[in-house]
Amino acid sequence: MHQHPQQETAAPAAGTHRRRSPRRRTNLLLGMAAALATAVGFGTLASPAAQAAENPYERGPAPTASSIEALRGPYAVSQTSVSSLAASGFGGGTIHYPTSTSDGTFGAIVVSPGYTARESSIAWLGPRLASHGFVVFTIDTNTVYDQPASRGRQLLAALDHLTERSPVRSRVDSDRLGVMGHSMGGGGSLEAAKSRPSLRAAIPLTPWNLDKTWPEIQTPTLIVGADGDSIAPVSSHAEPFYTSLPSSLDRAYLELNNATHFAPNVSDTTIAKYSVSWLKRFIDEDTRYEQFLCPLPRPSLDIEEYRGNCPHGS
Ligand code: 9J3
Ligand code: ZN
Repeated sequence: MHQHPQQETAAPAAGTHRRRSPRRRTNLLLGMAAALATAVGFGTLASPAAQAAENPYERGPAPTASSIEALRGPYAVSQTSVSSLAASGFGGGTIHYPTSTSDGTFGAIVVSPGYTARESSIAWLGPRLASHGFVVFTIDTNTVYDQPASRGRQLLAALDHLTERSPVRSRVDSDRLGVMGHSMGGGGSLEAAKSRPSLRAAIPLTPWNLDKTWPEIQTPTLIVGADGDSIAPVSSHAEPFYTSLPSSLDRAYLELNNATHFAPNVSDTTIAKYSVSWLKRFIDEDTRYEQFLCPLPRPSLDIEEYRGNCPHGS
């Protein structure tokens, strides 16, 4: 039986990498051209505000490298617990949601723990992701021994609970849902996406599954592996899972550097920043986050390897 360390060790916030590219000058010129066009009375160049209005799912301010790495995003978060007695098809859990009711509905995500583990093992993701403008349901499974296929069904049951029966159901956009999970919960995320293609995002974290091939998945999927994982080695889990996804799909493989199977069990800046970016891009269709996914992240102290595509469409 493995350990699931619980301390909320905040990974050191990496420095703010402000980008000052030659593009700045181009932007300035474009801005002047836009102002001129507006003044002259033809609006062919949309202002930033007009562009924002074009995406009804955009929530929160424009992101920066530091905002996606911070311990909390811009939204204050509340929580409400769901008793296992009130849960049907999963083991109950905690719903984390933006406190504000003045920003419309939010996309939602359910997160499953791994084998032998409880909700507490993935609890840090609740407020961390919710504070960026998502309703996040961190769950317990029916039993801690449930296998990935069962965890996949439980993720979907929890999504249904969230959108149909929970006290926050009116805050959730039931068309913009996603799944995450650790280990067998990550394997479960793949199962859930396979059986419900309407899901907008899946993020399996150091996933474990006996099924190595996922060509059926149509949901944009970010697979997170760990280079030092000896329980779900990337060579027999995360990597073949990624490789088997359709090459036409929005997909990515992030391999954490110097990390174990249990990296997703404690607050982790790298997991958080790419999860936030993936969820924002695919659940909120928020292209402001594409800058963190494209060009593809380079290897670093935190990233052993990153594979994937620049997000399709706009
Ligand atoms: O959920 C997990 O941690 C899966 C890895 C595991 O312990 O598999 C043993 C069968
Ligand atoms: Zn398969």
